[in-house]
Amino acid sequence: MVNVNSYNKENLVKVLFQARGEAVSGMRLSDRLGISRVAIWKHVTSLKKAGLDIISSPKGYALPNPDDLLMPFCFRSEFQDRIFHFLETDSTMEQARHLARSGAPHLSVVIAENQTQGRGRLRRKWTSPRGGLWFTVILKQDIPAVWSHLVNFAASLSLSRTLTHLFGLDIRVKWPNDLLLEGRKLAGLLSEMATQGELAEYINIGIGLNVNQSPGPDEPGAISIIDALNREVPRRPILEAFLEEFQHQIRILDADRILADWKTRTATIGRPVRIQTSERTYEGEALDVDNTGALLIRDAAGNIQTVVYGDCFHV
Ligand code: BT5
Repeated sequence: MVNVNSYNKENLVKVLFQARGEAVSGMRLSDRLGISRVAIWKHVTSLKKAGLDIISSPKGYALPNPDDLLMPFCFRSEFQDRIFHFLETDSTMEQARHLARSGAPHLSVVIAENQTQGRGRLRRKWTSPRGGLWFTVILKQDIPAVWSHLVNFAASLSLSRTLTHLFGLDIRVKWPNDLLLEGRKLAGLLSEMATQGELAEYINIGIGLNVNQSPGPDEPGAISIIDALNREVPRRPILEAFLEEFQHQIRILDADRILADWKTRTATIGRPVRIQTSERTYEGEALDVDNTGALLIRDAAGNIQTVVYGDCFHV
């Protein structure tokens, strides 16, 4: 687990962040932080090694993409106290679970630049190198456990809306919770919940969004924003806009509204699908999603099947 955990390192990044991309000389940094220029150089070297994009030049040090930074102090003040940022961790789901159990507030966000054990559903591997947006949102509002699926639909809806709004991309949601762009997987969602009686004690929603990295030949069915736009985009505005939209969506968990909005953006309803569960395979036309989040499929014999979970393939 790596975060910008030294006081001096954090202050160094803060000073560079405040310079908004301009170079700050080693001398100035040394004055501001009250440490030697050699110490500054050592901190910069270690931050670069941990993956932070810092440019060194004769003029000093600069952060070329300040809007891409995800450290707490870079966020709008309303978010700052709830952001937990790691340069590297095993999985934000693991960190979020510890944090949720140890009193992290509602709408805390755990972010990692790089996950060494990022995971998908059913313990599948989620490839999460630097450049993507890998985060988990901790929810602690009084939600009946049986409504937890609504939060997932609200999250995929919010992310798809955010990306369409920011980049004009035609993002489609795939049942249950993937985001597709040009028919390929742009983002995946994963949720974990602990219950206390009928209520969720916490719900952690993990989101993996491919942004400035290309998933590569190992993931032929995947795509990233840089693949689609041919340019890098800053990640913090994406996360801030998503959090704003998501907070708005879950303020009142109205199943009819959330699912109706989700359905306007889905690529699943109305098409032939195959759903694989651990027990069996369903095939047919996807007709609808009901208020429990289940997918209704009409099979070849004309029977309507209700599928509660599974891996969905558009065929
Ligand atoms: C998901 O699982 O789609 C949920 C992914 C959730 C990832 C986030 S990142 C932040 C948080 N911390 C974590 O450790 N996880 C969450 P699933 O539907 O099971 O899809 C997994 C499958 O997607 C894999 O088997 C691969 O085929 C494929 N895959 C792996 N990495 C990918 C990537 N970066 N982009 C697109 N597809 C990928």
